[in-house]
Amino acid sequence: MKIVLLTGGQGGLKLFEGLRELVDPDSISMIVNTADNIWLLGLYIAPDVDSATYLTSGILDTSRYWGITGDTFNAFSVIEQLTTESWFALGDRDLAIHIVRTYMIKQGFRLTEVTRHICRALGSRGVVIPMSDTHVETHLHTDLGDLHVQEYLVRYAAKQDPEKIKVSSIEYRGISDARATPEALDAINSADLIILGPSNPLLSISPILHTQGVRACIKRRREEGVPVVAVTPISRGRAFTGVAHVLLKHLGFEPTVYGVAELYSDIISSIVADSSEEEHLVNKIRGRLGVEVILAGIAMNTVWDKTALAQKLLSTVMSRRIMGGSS
Ligand code: FO1
Repeated sequence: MKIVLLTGGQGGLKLFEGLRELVDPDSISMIVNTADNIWLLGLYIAPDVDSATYLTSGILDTSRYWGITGDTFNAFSVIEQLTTESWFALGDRDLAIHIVRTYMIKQGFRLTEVTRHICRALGSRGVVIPMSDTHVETHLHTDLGDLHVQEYLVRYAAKQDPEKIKVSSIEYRGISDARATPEALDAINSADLIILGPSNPLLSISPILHTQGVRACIKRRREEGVPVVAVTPISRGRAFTGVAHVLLKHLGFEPTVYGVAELYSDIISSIVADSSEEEHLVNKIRGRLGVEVILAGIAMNTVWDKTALAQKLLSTVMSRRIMGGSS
């Protein structure tokens, strides 16, 4: 069975960890958000692509879901001494990967090719596909001005306290020129199951869906009967980690699993909601959006949690297929 998983950082990657316990990791293609990419100090930084690459290669620092486990920060301490652009910490081994990526991009290689090269060299098990080879940047219009998403999350520490910055709108800058890569479309076209991972709906999953060609391709596959399942990162009005519920609220969406289902309602057949979710929200998703709800424990703190969630998702979707439903 071939699986496509749309993902950003932490949430989607944790689901990958569960799925790879159950199916061959090389049959899982992750289409990864690149709209949090940024040029800093002359280096091309692709945080979500790197986290997916390091996870599939067994070297991700899973205490924070970015960077390389056990990495040192000697080069970064010198950068801190010499510049004011030191709000974004790159470890020494991570820095080496960035030097190679930037060099290859400047040589004319596509981000997809560079990522494939790095994955092969690191012995990756699982397929990592950037959503596009064209540079896209998410910007947030805030009470502090126009901020690149990394400035919002890291420099001004929205990760620690998302309520302290008021966001009035969001822009995926460059998205109208960004086409899905042939690799991303091939993966979607050959998938038996498409999953929208529990990553931030507005910062991670929406940029992928706004990339030219992706939404239409997923929609067509759903019409052909391929299950398209979202997993919410929000339970009882809060994201497990990160800023998802606060951003949804600031931007006028319902900061609940219903709000997540509504964002994806034109392409998904089911959504996985937390088993403790309020009944009226589950009924509203089924009644108003016509989207099936799968109830499961969505907290993913241990390998056991991650595998149990993946197991519930796979078994529900597959039993519905056998029973003759589209999902
Ligand atoms: N997150 C931080 O909170 N602080 C950092 O200094 C930081 C550096 C960093 C370097 C490379 C990388 O790939 C990711 C890094 N992140 C850092 C994570 C990143 O900001 C976000 O978590 C993702 O972009 C959101 O998915």
